[in-house]
Amino acid sequence: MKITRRQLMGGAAGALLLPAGARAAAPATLRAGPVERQLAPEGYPPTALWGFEGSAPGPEIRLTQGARLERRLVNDLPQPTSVHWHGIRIDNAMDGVPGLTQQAVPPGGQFDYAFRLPDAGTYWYHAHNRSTEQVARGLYGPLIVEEPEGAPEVDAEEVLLIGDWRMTRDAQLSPDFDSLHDRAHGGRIGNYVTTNGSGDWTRPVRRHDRLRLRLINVANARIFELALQGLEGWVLALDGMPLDRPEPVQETLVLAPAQRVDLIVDVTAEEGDTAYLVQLTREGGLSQAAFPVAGQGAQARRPAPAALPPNPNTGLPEVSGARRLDLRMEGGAMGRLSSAMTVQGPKSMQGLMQDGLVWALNGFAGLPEAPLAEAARGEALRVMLINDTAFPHGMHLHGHHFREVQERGLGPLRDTILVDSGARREIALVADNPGDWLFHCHMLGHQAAGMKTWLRVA
Ligand SMILES: [Cu+2]
Repeated sequence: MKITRRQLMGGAAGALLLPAGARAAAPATLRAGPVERQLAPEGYPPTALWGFEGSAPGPEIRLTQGARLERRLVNDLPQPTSVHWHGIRIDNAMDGVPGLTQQAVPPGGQFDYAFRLPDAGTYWYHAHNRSTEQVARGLYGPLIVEEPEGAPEVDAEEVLLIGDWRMTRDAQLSPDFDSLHDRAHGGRIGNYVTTNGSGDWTRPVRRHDRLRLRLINVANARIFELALQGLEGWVLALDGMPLDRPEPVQETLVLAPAQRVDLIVDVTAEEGDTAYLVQLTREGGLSQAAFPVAGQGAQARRPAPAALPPNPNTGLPEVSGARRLDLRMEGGAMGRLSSAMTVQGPKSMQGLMQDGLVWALNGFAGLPEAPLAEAARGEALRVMLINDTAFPHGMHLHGHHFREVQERGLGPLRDTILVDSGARREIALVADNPGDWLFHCHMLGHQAAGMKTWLRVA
């Protein structure tokens, strides 16, 4: 691929951030490489996957807010890779985006990631090079940043990675990662759904136990509709960021790819019954997590939990004076294909298709040379997301959280927003993290097929 000046500068900036004292102890490794896992039920062979530190999904990384995360990515894969720390308001050079903040790490190479964790919450890390394939193969893991104080009292906590795999009959990953048909439609939708890599994830609980559930949608493209059964509780945080006050869980919880939700739930199912986190499908409810109830914990339900402590510098953007931008999504199957669509200069629609580019943002397919906007540090921006396509898109901005501009005011902080087909959703943010930040669809095949742009913050 063409190396731009921007990319070289990103690489140099990364090198300058390496610790000066080279004699300091090497950071812990995060080794990306092939692994095998019994993903399908017993009776099927193990599935060949890619993972971190010998495990897919990768190991949980858990630190306390304010701590530094240091990991040496070692690439034992047959492809270049990188790691993105999703939702972390991170140093730009550590953001893990090849072509924008670093060069992809070649097979046999390594890269030292080191950064401070400014916010408590539920985050995740995942490969960000050829991610349609690399995430589909299992290259991701949870990143949990604990509140130093003020965490709710619970009997147990579970991190639940909700995943979606496309498997063949012999329980191997279907190798059609680059399918243009998938990319032009809803993305790579699987045929086998797991929680933490298991098709029947189960944990025993007691009646009236209080659980903190951290849900992370790690799927390539599947939007999960989830519900609770025998569990009642509250949403405490979205995409890592605490709500001002806990909100009772609605009938359906929608989780787009890359979105997270923190729940506090009480086990209300009777002893001998089983409580569930259920995936709602057209065919009915599927167990996403089963909690068989044995014995009694607390004597009765406890009062609603308090809000989580807020993260720093998450005030409301000054919306009225904010600079307004449009981001129009076009293309895809059954979509209008603007003849003005371009990639690195004007190109015919047929030419775009040959490059595998079928989606555009503001008429441009692929990562443009110029950013969507150059913002002054601290500037407030409003971006109207206009979905002029036949598919929903989960738009993710790196390095920042934003709020939706709603009729009644500003919504909660998020880093990924689901925009339905035909919908317009406006977000507002304070561009306060300097650097070049990718802004893209997290249906990973859509991103690969053109749905990406970037913001520059001075
Ligand atoms: Cu999309």
